[in-house]
Formats: sequence, C-alpha cells, structure tokens
Amino acid sequence: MIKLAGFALSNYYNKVKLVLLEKNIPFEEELVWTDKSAGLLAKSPLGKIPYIETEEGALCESQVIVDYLEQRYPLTPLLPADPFAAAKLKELITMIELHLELVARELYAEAFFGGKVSEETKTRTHKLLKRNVAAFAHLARFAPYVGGTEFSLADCAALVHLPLISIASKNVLGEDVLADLPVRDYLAMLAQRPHVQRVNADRKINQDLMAKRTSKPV
Ligand SMILES: N[C@@H](CCC(=O)N[C@@H](CS)C(=O)NCC(=O)O)C(=O)O
Repeated sequence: MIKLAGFALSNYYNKVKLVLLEKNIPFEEELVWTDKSAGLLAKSPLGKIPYIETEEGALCESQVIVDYLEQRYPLTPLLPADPFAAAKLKELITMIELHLELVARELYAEAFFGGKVSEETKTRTHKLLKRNVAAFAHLARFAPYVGGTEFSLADCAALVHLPLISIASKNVLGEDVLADLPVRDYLAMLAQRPHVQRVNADRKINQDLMAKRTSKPV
C-alpha cells in the first residue's frame, strides 16, 4: 500500500492526499516532520515533504508523485485523455505552484510564523505576484472548476495553494492579490466535496499539534 509521508498542515502534502482520496487509492499516512534527519534525506534528498513510499521505492516532489499516481492508477482519471487538454491543466498547475505559491512563500515567515520579511522582499514579491496573478487569470476558467468543466489535478493544486496566497498577500502586503478572481466562491464549491472536507479537517488537527511544538518546520 502507498504510504504518504509528511504532515497535514502542508499544502503540498494535502495536494497529494486529495489526489489519493479522489482517485480512491488505498493509502496510509506517516507523520514526518522536516527535521533533515538521515532517514528523511534518504527518501527526500532536499528534506522536503511530502514523499510517498511505494513497493518500488520512495518518490518526492508532489507533482512528480501525482503524475505517477495518475499513470499508475488510471481508473479514476484526474486528467483528460487528450494530450493537449491534459497539458493545459498542467500548465495551470505550474502557473499556480511556480509563479504564485513559490513567490508568495517568501511572505510565509511573517504571514504565518511570527517572523519578519524585509521591505525589499515585500516590494519584489508584490510586483511579481501582481504580474503572475494576471497570467494565472488568463489561464484559469472557474467554470466551475479551475481548468474548466471537470474536476482535475489542477483543482487539487488550486484548493491547497490559493488560500495561502490570499492570506499571505493580504496579511503582509495589505492586498489580497487574488481578490479580483472568484476564488472565494470556487473554494466554497470545492468545500462541498467530502474528500476536501477530510483534508481540511485533518489540516486543522495537525495545526493544533504543530502549535504545541517549539520548532517551525515549514
Ligand atoms: N516542490 C515541492 C515543495 C514541497 C515543500 O516545499 N514542502 C514544504 C512543506 S509545505 C517543506 O518540506 N518545507 C521544508 C523545507 O523546505 O525544508 C513539492 O512539490 O513537493
């Protein structure tokens, strides 16, 4: 059985978890903090979570993992069979993860962990986010799903990343950079899904657990 390793406060962990749930793939979870232990580095060389353990070995990087799951368990597809349509959804995922989430991540220390971000970083991040959100708006459909009429891998990514981008930009930059997009209604629609509800409930439990720890592993 697939083992999903990491912790449920992580957006990337929750992307993989939602894919596993939506595709009805049996899996178990192992709570792993990003402590850079030899055990973690052996399975995820950058010491990041999530990673999965399969019968054939460990695999890290959430998009690599979900692409593997999509190929290995094709019964409930989360990408269309048409290569171009599938690539368009992956384009959207890359836009969200590389050009929005990874940029907004610069703000997380101040937004979520009581740290401080320099004014220089704020200015640079704000500018980049404004540019990249415009590009995302160009690709996103919200019709009603982020990539079109069907629930897909792109929704598994959007669900976990968009709220963090909104909160971080609002708290640190004083502007929710996604405010002009129908993100709130979209997230409310996704929240009707039982598997999304489970992911969100588990995240809250993990948040309480993490609050009791002294170190801040994200
Ligand atoms: N590109 C990676 C990003 C994963 C990631 O950044 N995970 C965070 C938790 S949300 C982490 O492990 N942070 C600890 C670190 O970077 O050392 C993926 O898609 O899996």
